[in-house]
Amino acid sequence: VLVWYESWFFLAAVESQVIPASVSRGDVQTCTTWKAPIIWEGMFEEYLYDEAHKRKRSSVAVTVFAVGKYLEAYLETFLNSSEQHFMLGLPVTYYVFTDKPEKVPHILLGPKRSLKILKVDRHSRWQDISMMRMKSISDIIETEIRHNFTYVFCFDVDQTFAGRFGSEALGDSVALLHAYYYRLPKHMYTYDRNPLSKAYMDTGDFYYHAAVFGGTWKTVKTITDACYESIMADKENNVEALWHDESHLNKYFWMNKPSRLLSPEYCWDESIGHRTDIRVKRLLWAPKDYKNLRIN
Ligand code: 2GW
Ligand code: MN
Repeated sequence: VLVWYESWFFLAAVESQVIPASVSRGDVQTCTTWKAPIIWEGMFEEYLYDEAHKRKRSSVAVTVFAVGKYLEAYLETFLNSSEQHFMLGLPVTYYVFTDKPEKVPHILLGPKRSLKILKVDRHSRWQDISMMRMKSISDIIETEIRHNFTYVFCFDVDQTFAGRFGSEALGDSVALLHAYYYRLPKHMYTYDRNPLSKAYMDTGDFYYHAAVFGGTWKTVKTITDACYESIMADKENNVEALWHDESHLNKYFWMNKPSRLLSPEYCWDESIGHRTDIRVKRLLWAPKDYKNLRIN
């Protein structure tokens, strides 16, 4: 009886704090047509989510890739800033994929937090470095993450945490609204428009950013398997989607609606300039030094 009561109670606690949009935020869309919340500052009580996830013993695996020059350029700042802002109070393990394990910087980690280094090949084309992440993520979920973690979050490394990125972001299937497109009309979304690609779509719900996605280990396994399969099918047909893995991820989330959406607060680009609806910047794009980084 106690167990039933508890699980009901905590589920209710987690779900009930999305205050109706009219009360909390009238300036932004806070719910999708399929009734998934879009998380914006002002919609939730931080401690209620944190307490509920601590009681449920939620734990989070992070996957991040730092291959070639991206290791020295971004990894240390990504990890140090994450230790200041990402899922504080929950057990977190970073899975760092790199071609140079010995060059991974030593990071001072908080309690219940750890880091594992995995060696990956350095693909000669950068498009492949990005796309092949799907396969590596799927594999590590199968061999390790599924046995030890509730949730998985997958991040680009070229970004810096700047504010709370907390347990309100956890859900079964989590997608991020791309900062450049959340206020633009759908015809401007940069979906893949080539009918020969598996990522082809002529319309969709939103334009999602592949720099952040996540969910339960089981869902992220399904997402990464589906994207990897489509990527490989495209290779066999000699086509490549416009925005690589991001195009395939958008197609996946069009066919399989995410259960929780993150506002662009969760991955903002300062070069967009001031926006009144962005009340908190939780994660920021790092400036890109294309000249030096994109030489391959
Ligand atoms: C990528 C592009 C050009 C040159 C190098 C690389 C590169 C990427 C690299 O040399 N080493 C490396 O580890 N990466 C990893 O791939 C790293 O984790 C990086 O954050 C990620 C994606 O590459 P990135 O951040 O340069 O691409 P963005 O910021 O333009 O990313 C969006 O589009 C990508 C597909 O083109 C992905 O979908 C990405 O998730 C999106 O945010
Ligand atoms: Mn990036």
